Amino acid sequence: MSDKQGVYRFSFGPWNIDEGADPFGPPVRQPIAFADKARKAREMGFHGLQFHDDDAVEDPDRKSASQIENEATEVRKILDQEGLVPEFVAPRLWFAPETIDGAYTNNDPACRQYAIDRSKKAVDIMRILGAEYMVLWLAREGTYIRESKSPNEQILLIRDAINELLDYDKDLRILIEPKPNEPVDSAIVSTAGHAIAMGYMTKDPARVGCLIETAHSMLAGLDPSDDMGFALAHEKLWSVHLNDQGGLKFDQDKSFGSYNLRHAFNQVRVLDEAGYGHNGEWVGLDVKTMRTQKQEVSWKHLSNSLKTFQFVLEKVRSLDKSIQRQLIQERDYEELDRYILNHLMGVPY
Ligand SMILES: [Mn+2]
Repeated sequence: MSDKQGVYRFSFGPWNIDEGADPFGPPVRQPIAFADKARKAREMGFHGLQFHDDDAVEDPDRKSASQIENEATEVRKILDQEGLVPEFVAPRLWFAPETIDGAYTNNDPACRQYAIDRSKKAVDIMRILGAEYMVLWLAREGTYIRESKSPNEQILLIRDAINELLDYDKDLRILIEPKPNEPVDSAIVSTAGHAIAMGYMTKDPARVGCLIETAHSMLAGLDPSDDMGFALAHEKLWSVHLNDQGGLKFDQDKSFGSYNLRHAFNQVRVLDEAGYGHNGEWVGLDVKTMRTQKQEVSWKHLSNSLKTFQFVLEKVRSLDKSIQRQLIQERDYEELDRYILNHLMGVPY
């Protein structure tokens, strides 16, 4: 790794190079094969890839254990060829008919069992790939109609499901990725605070941490750097999904720093000052291809996000701490604001 990148390892998921379909229109680009995405990842300077279970094994619900093993092994070979590390596997618990009304919190016990069985398959896939941990985005654990579920019971059902997974694999580490809404109106594990508290409720809190995504914090009306700081203080920030978001809209997954460079600066600042990455923590870039982007340059959002991280990291490390300290001492925060803006714009102070 170059000095420029410091200790950081960067990753993204195969879904981050997409065909541009949205709820209002069809795909506008051709699919790109996984092997080509992996090659592109290496060429752009990434160190790893992230997976949903079905990014590695298509439709695992319909596959036998040996089919799962064969398909995941093929993916592992491609990763090895490119020198890439699989960061995590996340069970896709929001697509099957059984998860229409939620996965672990479904009102139908048979559907809850499906969700647990599917998650165990994801653990198996994780082990075959050699991924470092599981990420749980609890997409449909919540409600559209308040009276359809008990908020109290939902929390306990999620805890019980996590406990069952911790029992299933004694080395399993689970990172909860909170998001306050979308697809459901209101999610039950909606913020960093909820995710970390959920970890403490499980039978082995040392194996449950969290992943903070920029856009998800913003959708909760919170500052992502504060959420990261909160999780760091709990020693629970085990991964991040950096991207950007233009306020309280749908989950945009814009390129990192694309809307708010100062927000990007403060996220990298809180990470770098806390020594994030020194224990191998990943910097995931969960950014989405713009629908208007042409096929042949449909990965620029990834290389741009990586470049922005490196640029902002340089800004974080070149900040004159003595000026910052002095202005804090003088309680001249208007001047501190001026100094930060000048620094970000490259204007001499
Ligand atoms: Mn997102």
